[in-house]
Amino acid sequence: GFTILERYNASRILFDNLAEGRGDRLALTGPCGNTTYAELCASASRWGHGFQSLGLKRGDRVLMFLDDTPAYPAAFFGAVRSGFVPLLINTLTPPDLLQFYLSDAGATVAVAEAEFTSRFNAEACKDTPLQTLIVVNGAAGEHAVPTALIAEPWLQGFATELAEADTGRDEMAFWMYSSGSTGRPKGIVHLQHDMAYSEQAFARNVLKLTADDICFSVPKIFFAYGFGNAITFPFSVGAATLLLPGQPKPAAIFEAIGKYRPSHFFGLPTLYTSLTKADGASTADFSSLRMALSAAEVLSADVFNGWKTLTGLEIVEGLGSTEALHIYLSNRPEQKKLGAAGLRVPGFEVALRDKDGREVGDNEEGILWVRGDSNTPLYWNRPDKSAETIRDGGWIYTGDRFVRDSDGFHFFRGRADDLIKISGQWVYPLEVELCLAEHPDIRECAVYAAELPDRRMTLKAVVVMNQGGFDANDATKRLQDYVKAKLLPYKYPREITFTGELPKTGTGKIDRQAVMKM
Ligand code: 3SK
Repeated sequence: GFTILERYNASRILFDNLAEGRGDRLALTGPCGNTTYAELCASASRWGHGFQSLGLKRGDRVLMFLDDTPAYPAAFFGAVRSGFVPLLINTLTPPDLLQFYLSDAGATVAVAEAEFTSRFNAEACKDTPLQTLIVVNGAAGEHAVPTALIAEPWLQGFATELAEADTGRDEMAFWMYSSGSTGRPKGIVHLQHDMAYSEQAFARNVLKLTADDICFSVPKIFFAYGFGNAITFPFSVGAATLLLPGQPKPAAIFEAIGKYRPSHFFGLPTLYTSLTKADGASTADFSSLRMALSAAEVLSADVFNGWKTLTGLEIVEGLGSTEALHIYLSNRPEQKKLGAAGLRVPGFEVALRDKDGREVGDNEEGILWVRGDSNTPLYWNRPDKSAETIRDGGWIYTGDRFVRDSDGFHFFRGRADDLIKISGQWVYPLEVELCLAEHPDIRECAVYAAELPDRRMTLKAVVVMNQGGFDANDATKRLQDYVKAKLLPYKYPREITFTGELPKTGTGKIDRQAVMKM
């Protein structure tokens, strides 16, 4: 573990930059303009006073429905510094789910991007305690919230300095919701010390940022991965972060990299695939980049090699979770294995265990358990789910199957529960997907298990080809033969659907629920 003071408030990650004489340095850059640390602290202070003026009490939740613009860190740190608890919500959330978040968290105040105000409609607000909507980056559209305030003029009335609430290190600081592929999402509670802990664990050991660096995370701030990349890690060392609002289209990303010259780039495999194959890739200027990171999905050799050919950089892959706040297994720039999620990150204990909880040895398969001080202590209001996932004194049961080699590198083998029997033989859909993804004609693909009307299981694939103009029957046969030859004759997708693009979640991962409906 690391030392974090008993009385501690997470807003120090931003405000300590003033005490350390970095007020004039750049905190934020990008199409929304430049903001220094002094300006950002002033703005966060106004937000804190603004929230206080609404009568919020210590520990009260504030829902944040925001894109990546300067308003996000300002509102976030203003709330945390005052002892309020922001909820970082995916901006693709529809009204019915928003209604669940508002009532589950009991939020009376929400901060929303002007373009998303219509999401706060009658359906979203029904039976919730929401009273006030603070609208940023424009005027309010239609909504059903009793009071709406326009942030920019409203904030002008508040002071630019703000005293820190006397919070303890283990007091609640902010939440994120699990994306909830099955069942309703769970509120993942994080404490005041968790951001600092993830910085000391992952960023110091892997990223090694300095105050001269500029981070660019395409995954957005509302996603735990993006939150660490764009907020916690750069602010902890007085570096800058490049914020790019809107849909992360390749052209906008290339333009931002060329213009704002980030040193550290954070993506995920689906993003690297689309960037590598996008128009304009070969003429884009990547000369500022020193490190490219990937997490959230398994990185294939194809994607790794494509990015290396394009930019000269070898992607550093890691794996984390919202429950642990950030990455706990990671390769290092100087120590990596292709196909591995990586080595244990200092500050985390990592164990591979069999079904009975006994640790397995090197080169044996086990389920991954993780313990670190940034692990969530609980899912809000869900003692059943908390007990399932958080066990034995703070270990998180990830449900991911891994093998660790004798050098300590971990290799993902799929979920604990996705092994299926096809024609009497065991198959993991993930191994078929990884194999298919290596085919030179394939741009991206997803493989999943589906139940047939007679209850037997089968394997289906949805595939995006690099080029159009092929015969679907020929291509199906070709791809099936390829997988049979590379794996085993029974390990191939029985049905292949071709499409122009795979559906993605708000965080850019393949949306497997949507894929299964294609
Ligand atoms: O999915 C991941 O690998 C991840 C990494 C960092 C933070 C959060 C997540 C879910």
